Amino acid sequence: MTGLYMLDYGAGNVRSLVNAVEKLGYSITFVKDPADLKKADKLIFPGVGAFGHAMDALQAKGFVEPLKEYIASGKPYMGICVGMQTLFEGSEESTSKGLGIIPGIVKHFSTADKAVPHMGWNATQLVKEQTEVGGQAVNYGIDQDSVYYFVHSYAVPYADNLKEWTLATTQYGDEIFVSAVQKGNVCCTQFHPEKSGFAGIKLLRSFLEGTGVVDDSKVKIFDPRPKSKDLFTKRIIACLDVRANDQGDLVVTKGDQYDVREKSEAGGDVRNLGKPVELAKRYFDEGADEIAFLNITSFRNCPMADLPMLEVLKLASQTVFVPLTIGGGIRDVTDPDGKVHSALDVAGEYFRSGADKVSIGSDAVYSAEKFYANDGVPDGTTAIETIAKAYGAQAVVISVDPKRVYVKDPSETKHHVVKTPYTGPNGETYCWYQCTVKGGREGRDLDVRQLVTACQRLGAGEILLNCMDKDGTNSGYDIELIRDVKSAVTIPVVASSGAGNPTHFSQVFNETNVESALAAGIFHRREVPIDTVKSHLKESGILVREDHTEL
Ligand code: 1PR
Repeated sequence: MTGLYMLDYGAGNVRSLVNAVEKLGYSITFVKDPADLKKADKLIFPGVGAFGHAMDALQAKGFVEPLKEYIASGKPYMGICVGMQTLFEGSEESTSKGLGIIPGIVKHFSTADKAVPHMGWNATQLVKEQTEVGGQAVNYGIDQDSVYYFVHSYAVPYADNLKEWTLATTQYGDEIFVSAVQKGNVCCTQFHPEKSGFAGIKLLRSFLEGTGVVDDSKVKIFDPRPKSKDLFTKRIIACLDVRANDQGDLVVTKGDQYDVREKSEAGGDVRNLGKPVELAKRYFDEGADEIAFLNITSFRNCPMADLPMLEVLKLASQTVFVPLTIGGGIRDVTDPDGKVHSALDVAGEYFRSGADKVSIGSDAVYSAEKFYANDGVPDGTTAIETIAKAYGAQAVVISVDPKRVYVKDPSETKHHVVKTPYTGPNGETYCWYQCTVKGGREGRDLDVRQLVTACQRLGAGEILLNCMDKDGTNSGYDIELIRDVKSAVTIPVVASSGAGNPTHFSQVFNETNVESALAAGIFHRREVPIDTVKSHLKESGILVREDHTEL
């Protein structure tokens, strides 16, 4: 097939989609100007970021009318995420009008019973007969036994007037929304097939190999109104702390409470646990739901031209089809010639190289301090705000590196304290969690609760919650810390630091309502494979993703 085009307006990670299409043996051309739409035989619009940003970009580039004409012409169209939402009349996210091809308004999820964004793997319920009409599988290969990767705060609630457009629904909390659309030449997904492992690649293959057009008069729609179940799974994340070793090679390392050097009197070498791209591929094959790369020496100035993790991402995203997060050094950087690049520019480079999310550590602490100094009013200038505005809240993760400060009595500090089972050196039973910067090298006068509430207010979409006291200890997650943070925010939280065996994962999911759990050391050292963790969780009645798709 020639004529496969992609509509991209530069708002996020489209590299993964290109990689997925190329893996299937096709090549794809970027639409550069509206005239290209006339040349397209098939079109994919992987909308990323915010609805208003997408619609405004389409308007500014003169794409709105040509896009409507393309869809009206009957040629195959696949919209992904915001690429699906823009087909509706509008969105609560913005005052910009949608394309108005499908009736209805995209609505914000309620945060009453769940974390928002809806970030992770969820099931779909097909409401159209699974058959092939005119050389195209009506379900585009969507599989009811698989789960797909969603990341969005807005969705289209299912309603009866959408029956003919709806291909699948999904339940999140008690809300049922349209997770896939199919009518004639239009096929869209709210989830990201390019990030949904082999189950997602299979869907793309169905679109690429099929005619991309279905004769709707031959399709049976299930009646009555679909009833779904919330089958949202808990995510298991593999984390790769990356830095150059003393020989200058980029290696995955792992610290004990952030000390990554082998113990020796002369000061040992940086622990080398493997190569980042190879390890990421191994974890994808073993079933990781997401992979995080942290550049842990980012406190040193890294000129824009010399960001070592860009190449790692470019290579990893060729073989890893689950979300990739990159952290370390997401802040304003200065080149040797004095040129300053904004944190937004730095993040943009990472998104274009295959990252789905950026994780901000030290800079988030400074931003929170600035927020409180400004009487709790966001001033629009922080990295969190600028990146979330351009790429969406879901693309901004806050990596928190707290350490315990013990007190005998809560009255000893102005900070928010928790009662902890890990008593202090003098038998203290209370502690507050002090935020640190520069990889734990410097403590600040800010507690973790202040940090996470400020970051949520500034527009962050997720918290990656480390714990310096637990890191590398294999003694289990810090349950009190996780509960405390979870109760302070409505955005998803990743539990991190301390996993030593599969029971620690079931414990964190049973004893807190955290959405995902991350581990590093036990995976790198092959002490516990990811699939062993997942089998244990499944046996414990906790929903996890399994990808049985054969390509
Ligand atoms: O401050 O925005 O430049 O980001 C720096 C990033 O690097 C932060 O996300 C910070 O957490 C990370 N980092 C800096 N120094 C270290 C270090 O270890 N010396 N890594 C470091 C922190 C924590 C987790 C770890 C889990 C699980 N690593 O990522 O993988 O604790 O470990 P475990 O399962 O083995 O217990 P900025």
